[in-house]
Amino acid sequence: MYRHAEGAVARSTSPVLCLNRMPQNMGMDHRGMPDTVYTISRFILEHQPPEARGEFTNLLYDVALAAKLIAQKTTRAGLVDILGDAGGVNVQGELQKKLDVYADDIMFRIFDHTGRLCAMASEEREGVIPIPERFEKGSYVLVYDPLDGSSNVDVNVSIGTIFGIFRCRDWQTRGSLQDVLQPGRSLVAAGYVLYGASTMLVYSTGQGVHGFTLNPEIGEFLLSHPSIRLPEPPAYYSVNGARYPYWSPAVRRYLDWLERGEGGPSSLSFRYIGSLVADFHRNLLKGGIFCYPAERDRPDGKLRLLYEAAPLAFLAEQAGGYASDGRRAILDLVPASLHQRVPLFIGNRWLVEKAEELIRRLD
Ligand code: AHM
Ligand code: MG
Repeated sequence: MYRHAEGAVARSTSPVLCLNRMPQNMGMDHRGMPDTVYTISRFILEHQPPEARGEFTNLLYDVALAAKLIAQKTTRAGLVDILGDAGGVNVQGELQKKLDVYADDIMFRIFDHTGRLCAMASEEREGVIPIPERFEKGSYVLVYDPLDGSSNVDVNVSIGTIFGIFRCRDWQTRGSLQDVLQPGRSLVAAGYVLYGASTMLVYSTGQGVHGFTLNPEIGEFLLSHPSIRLPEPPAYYSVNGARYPYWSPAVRRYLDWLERGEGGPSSLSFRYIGSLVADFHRNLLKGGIFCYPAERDRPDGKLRLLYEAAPLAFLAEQAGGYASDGRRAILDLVPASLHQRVPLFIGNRWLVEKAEELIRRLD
């Protein structure tokens, strides 16, 4: 079925250099591109474990469907007057919905009745989302940030959806905190959808990270980035530098090191979009680190452990990288509450470990 190059660190994610990690039955054409059209459905089907009963496989199809529906709206955002405050009335007299409310609704409506979930949790909603009594209850838990970086919608900058899937823990009730407050190590799958120049779905089920690009003409996600590994040397560091005055001495020292420090990665360029999925995606393909550190008045930083940090940490580790809150692996943190925030350093392992070292020594 599929070969994994253990420990291999590619310098590039170009399909040419990913040859040894491509599906075995996929060849290359003269440009080094896959010579077979590999749809996401075919890929998911061919890579499901032999004992799979279809429940999990179908969950991934549902994610792809949700991605297409949300992408359809995001690409038309400026056209259909969908922007504005939730609850406002647009010129057609229809209720306006902000795109993030729309995306949240899509996610809920795609997943509530499938019989594959026992609970959901969304960055947009306060509590655990139970599966309605009238629908069958399944064995998985879905956590998601329906539209991350949504403040960028108004200015037509890339945004994304982030998701994570756990196994159900509480078989008695329909959606308890116990189901949802699981550490990233318990994720069985995670991924994101990037609504950019193209729409991409990137996910992992613990067997490497694979990226698919939506072909809008046929409405299919096609395998475009098999077995992504964080390249060496890394190319970028990403952080909101305007927050410098609020960082601890160690974090300041770390950012100085990234920028120009002795023994530091002198080749790094600075890039910051302010849209986590887009910043993470670029660094995943080109190598680098994204930081959202703790601040003087925000000791837990800004990003959410459950919906943002843990799923991306799962991908980072699967791609040969690492994610930390500055002291511990993000994947080891057990959330104490649904919307818990956490400082985040994520990217090439040695860059993240340098942040941990300085924080341990200086803070
Ligand atoms: P959101 O969940 O309200 O969209 O906020 C999360 C976003 C991330 O996408 C991004 O990394 C971060 O906020 C940017 O924050 P800042 O504007 O402080 O740099
Ligand atoms: Mg978010």
